[in-house]
Amino acid sequence: MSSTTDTNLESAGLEATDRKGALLDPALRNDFPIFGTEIAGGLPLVFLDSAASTQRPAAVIDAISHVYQHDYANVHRGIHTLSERSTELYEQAREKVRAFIGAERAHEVLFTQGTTGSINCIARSWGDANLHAGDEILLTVMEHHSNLVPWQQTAKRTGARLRHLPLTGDGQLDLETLDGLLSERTRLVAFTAVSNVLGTINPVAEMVHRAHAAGAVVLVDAAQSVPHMRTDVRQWNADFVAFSGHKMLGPSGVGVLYGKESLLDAMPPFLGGGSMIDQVRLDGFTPAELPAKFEAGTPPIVPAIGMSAAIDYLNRIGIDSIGTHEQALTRYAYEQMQAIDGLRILGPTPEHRAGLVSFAFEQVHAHEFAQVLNDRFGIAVRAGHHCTQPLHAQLGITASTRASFYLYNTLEEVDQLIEGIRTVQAMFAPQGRKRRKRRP
Ligand code: C6P
Repeated sequence: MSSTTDTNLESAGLEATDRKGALLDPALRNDFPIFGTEIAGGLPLVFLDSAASTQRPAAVIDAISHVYQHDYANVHRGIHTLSERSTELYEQAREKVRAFIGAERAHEVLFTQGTTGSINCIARSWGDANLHAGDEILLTVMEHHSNLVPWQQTAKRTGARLRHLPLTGDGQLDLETLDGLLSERTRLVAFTAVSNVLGTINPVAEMVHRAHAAGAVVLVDAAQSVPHMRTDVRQWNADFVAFSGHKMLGPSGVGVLYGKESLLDAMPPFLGGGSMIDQVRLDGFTPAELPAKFEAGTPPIVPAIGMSAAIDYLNRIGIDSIGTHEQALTRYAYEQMQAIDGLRILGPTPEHRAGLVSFAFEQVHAHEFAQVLNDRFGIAVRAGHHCTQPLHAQLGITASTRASFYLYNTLEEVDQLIEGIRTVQAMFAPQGRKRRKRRP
């Protein structure tokens, strides 16, 4: 532990004993081969972009490699040993996800291409079958484009109307307006469990309860919550839940759509093709039972098996410990950032936020911020609108810089981020401009 960190911690009011209890063993970084990588000609990697996509432990990389070397064939098709093995691993992955999110039945867990694929499935299948002109879809202004655009497309096709729950001044959902927006016309409420920009943790169970009381079906975008906090879809009582493997130490190309059996049974298939049928005639088809009905074509076999290995890893560390660790880092980063002149932190105070902090600085564009942090400090952050243009418009900015944390990040890395921010600020502040060497 560096003395800078101890000093900063004291000033942030976090006692060393609290810190000890809250943080995970930094040795777990050794499980992640990527941390041997150097950035910008020799800087150690400081990876603060896990909200975009996480890194993978060797256990996940090895599991993927093992399937390809020993067990790989297409699933649910062959009467041969390899197909049986890969089918078994693929279905074990489904069961692993089921247990991880507290679903009742494995066939309520559908493998998709990612959160975006899951939401589009609901918008096309449930949306087209159930929405009509005059119906309303209630979203929130903090949604990712993946939970806005599919509903805009659905609204166009069906004539349904979109409405949006506003924010409070500190970046939480304005729940006082919720009941006024809900009516017998509201057929669907779709919202994120955690904002990918503000970090806001939304009260999912309460919102589901209020939406159900108005007779609406509820979709939760859990892309930013499932990787970081315990999820119990039955406690939420959500009808549909969407999330991605690559944000929880798993591979890209796989995600999950959880849906209540009764709703999924009543929905028409989204994609047509192999696997999703029971019988095909020249003039029509009979769909298969769940989950095959929604898994047309060759599914993401190896990504799903990799996601299963990622869940094993998360379970070994403990999802609650991961959440506590991120909370400690976030609080520390937030309090350090608050002390930086001219830096605008987006979103609520640490007790209402998950493991990320986005910020804007009037004099410096987010892209320049990210570029200097990368080139001078080896720090990876995300800069831009983070696929939330309407949210940024509400905040009166076009872009922000986001640092997001996961189980492998440390307090020292937060210190490096703060030092980086101060350096960028000095370089770009009016009196510092002359001193800045422009990149070629
Ligand atoms: N957010 C970010 O940097 P996909 O790309 O389908 O795996 O996930 C889409 C998605 C949906 N909802 C939320 C709340 C998200 O944060 C994301 C992905 C990344 O914030 C990439 S844009």
